[in-house]
Amino acid sequence: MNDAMNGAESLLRTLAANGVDTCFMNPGTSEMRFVAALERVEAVRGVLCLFEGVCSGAADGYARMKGKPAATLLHLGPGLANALSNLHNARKARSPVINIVGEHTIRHQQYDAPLSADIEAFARTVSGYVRVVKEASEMGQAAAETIAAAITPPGQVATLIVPADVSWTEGGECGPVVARPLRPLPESQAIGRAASLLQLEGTALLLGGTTINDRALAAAGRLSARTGAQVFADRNASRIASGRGRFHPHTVPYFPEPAIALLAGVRNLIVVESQAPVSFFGYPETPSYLLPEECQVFVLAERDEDGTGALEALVEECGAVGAAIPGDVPEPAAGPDSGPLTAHSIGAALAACLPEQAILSDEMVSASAPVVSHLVHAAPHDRMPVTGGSIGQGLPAALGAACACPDRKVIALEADGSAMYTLQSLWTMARENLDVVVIIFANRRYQILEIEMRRVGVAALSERTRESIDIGRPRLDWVRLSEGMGVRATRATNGAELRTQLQTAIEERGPRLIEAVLS
Ligand SMILES: Cc1ncc(C[n+]2csc(CCOP(=O)(O)OP(=O)(O)O)c2C)c(N)n1
Repeated sequence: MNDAMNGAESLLRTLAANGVDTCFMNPGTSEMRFVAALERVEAVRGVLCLFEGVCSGAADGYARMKGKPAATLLHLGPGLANALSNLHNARKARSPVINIVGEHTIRHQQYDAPLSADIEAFARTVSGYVRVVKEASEMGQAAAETIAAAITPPGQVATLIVPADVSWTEGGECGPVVARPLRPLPESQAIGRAASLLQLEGTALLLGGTTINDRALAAAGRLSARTGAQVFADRNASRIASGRGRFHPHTVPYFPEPAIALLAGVRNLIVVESQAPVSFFGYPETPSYLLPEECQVFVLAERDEDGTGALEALVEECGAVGAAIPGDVPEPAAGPDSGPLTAHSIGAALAACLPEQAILSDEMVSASAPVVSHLVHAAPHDRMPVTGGSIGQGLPAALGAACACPDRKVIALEADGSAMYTLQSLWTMARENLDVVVIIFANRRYQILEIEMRRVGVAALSERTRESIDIGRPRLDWVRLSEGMGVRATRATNGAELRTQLQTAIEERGPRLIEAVLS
């Protein structure tokens, strides 16, 4: 045992030994020893964020792109509570995330001091694993077990609660390096059963989880070409590979009516790391379950299994190895470059300018579908949608992805209302000089809420109702907000301006923001 090591240092050394090299942090008094220990453990990079929802969203974005966890450092119950919304998105993404949450000293906990809270209760709502460390000598082992829990397929949020005195007490040691578990392939009977289902009319595939990647898309494309099966993709998967040359599955639409229409002919659905699709919300007159009643659901790969490997095995089983992957999809119209900006003109500009292997953080809300229809024709890229419907994810996830992949351009596509939830991300992007281009879709509205209002039966929006959800007054000035946090910014009002500004922002390194004013 190394007597010179306190609990905080043993925690950091265990993280470092296990390759957890990034910690998105917003510390307070109880975490000061952890922050001090960062100086001695250089392998772990502390990234300061000015709101805990930025820490958690960044850890999620990092995990989605890197396939391994980052840590967050959060200040007691209230700090964790601020992080919950994006931990909810991380839970839906099945992202491995390690939360380190400070707690009062063990002796202090009896007094209900101002910052006392039920941290475990907060943690349990989003974490698959919660552990409280009781003494410094246990810290290394506890940290290793927390890491092991986070990386257990399919991945989950794991929370380690650390009393301040456990951090500062000597007697810690570095915990073990944990084995990285592999996702098992499904049983061969499952592959055989899926192959026989693919012989039947009306069989379709639904891809989710980690299976919207290059290899899995190629396999799904071959299966579609060989058997005629339609292929659908989960719109809220954690990461979606797209762009020229890739196979393009149909994304299940957001609203239930078009989703039900798209899935109407399906008699057997083969589900890969996903579940039978349901609508985002329940509505008065529309079913929530989107498949036809008579449709049978067959799970080819559970969420913790290797869905990509399963699809490739299915290609072999169906004799589709040599099938040509269908790639062509029609290019949507964008309108003239000189006209006012629309989601379509922004999509067309992006498709023209996107560099190879860009990472897109997609929080475009009502603009997402039109923009994504153009991105199919862009250079190959990865897109991270909001997995759990909780807005405020896009900017932090972009930040985390930029830390994870410094050699890839990150582009955050942000609806203005959503961007306001975690705009402190801009400050960290500037501080770390991260290579992120932020495009704000400035429609000055909560547009989706206006649409949803009508859908739940409010036929005409009265002036008063419209006013109650109007975010246009006062007008948000994104150029000044951004410059105020150290990120250079410009404003574009038509397609030509957007293209020029986008090209410049992409050519340069470092954070840039473009306020795209929508007509
Ligand atoms: C944490 C959280 N709070 C509130 C909501 C409800 N909500 C959904 S979209 C939205 C605002 C949409 O406005 P914006 O982001 O500007 O996108 P637009 O609809 O204009 O495209 C709100 C408040 C939510 N989904 N998540």
